[in-house]
Amino acid sequence: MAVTRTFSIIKPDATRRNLTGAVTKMLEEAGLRVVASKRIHMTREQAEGFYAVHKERPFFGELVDFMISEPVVVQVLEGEDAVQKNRDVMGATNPADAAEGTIRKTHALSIGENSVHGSDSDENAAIEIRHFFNDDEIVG
Ligand code: DAT
Ligand code: MG
Repeated sequence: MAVTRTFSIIKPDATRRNLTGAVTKMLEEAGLRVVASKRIHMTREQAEGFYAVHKERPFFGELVDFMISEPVVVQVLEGEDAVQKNRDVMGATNPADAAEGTIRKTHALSIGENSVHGSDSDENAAIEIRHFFNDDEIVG
């Protein structure tokens, strides 16, 4: 299995509750290494661009409003099969369906306020990383 990268966001419900460290600890304990990290307050344009794939879904407006409501922490994570490893430790989108020990089961408040984002493929990881980071901000 190759060492790859994925893109992660610690969402506003988690930063608001001072859970940046707790979430990052779970990522690290899952075998992922934080090779880039910054706290930002997303603009509406950034959030709409980032979630453009969901723009036809009924919850799009709510999702964008939530993502710009408070600061987030954007991260690049590196590890063996990083996309899948991160999806596994995040848990299901709806915390009610998430497995014990996952970030969403442990910390998420609802399907919308679900504490973390993680890329769903290597291709999307590369696109999402480029959305928020320059090459010189990623130190592996
Ligand atoms: P994931 O974040 O697990 O990849 P997704 O890509 O299907 O899930 O959706 C992106 C985000 O949109 C998700 O993290 C929270 C929000 N969302 C998804 N389904 C929703 C719903 N039915 N109601 C409200 N928000 C939803
Ligand atoms: Mg997704």
